[in-house]
Amino acid sequence: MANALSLVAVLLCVASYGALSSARTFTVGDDQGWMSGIDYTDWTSGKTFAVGDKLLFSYRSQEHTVTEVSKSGYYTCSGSGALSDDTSGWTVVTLTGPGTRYFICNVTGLCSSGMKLAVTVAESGGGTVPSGASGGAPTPGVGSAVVVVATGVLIKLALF
Ligand SMILES: [Cu+2]
Repeated sequence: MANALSLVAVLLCVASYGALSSARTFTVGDDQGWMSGIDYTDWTSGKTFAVGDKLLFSYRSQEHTVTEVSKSGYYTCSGSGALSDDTSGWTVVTLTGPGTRYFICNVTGLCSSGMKLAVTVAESGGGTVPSGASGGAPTPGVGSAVVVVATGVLIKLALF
């Protein structure tokens, strides 16, 4: 039984890994990174962000900030009451739930000149999968199939 259980554990890990690996990391601004002079609204258009995806802000440390703010902070370019703040040059933010997250550069004048980003994360589940999306949907199926196989192995081994 111990062998069967550890096999199941391994298979479940594989299944979990499969599910996790479907999360993506978006480099904000792509090759240009997090800097002034980029329209980040433009950058987000056409992209779909899902729970578990990550945002990577790459910039020169201390020259910019990645400051997470409220919706009003985003629209007024105010970093007061910021939810988080980083100047390290390499800021990774995990999109942990559905909703809109707001980020600004809190260096004077930069947010108001456009260095701001709003990212909307879709609700997980129905209605959020864009039409024709073939990337995200199959992965949970594969995971489930592995779990089914694992369960079958457990049952078989338990019988002998
Ligand atoms: Cu900046």
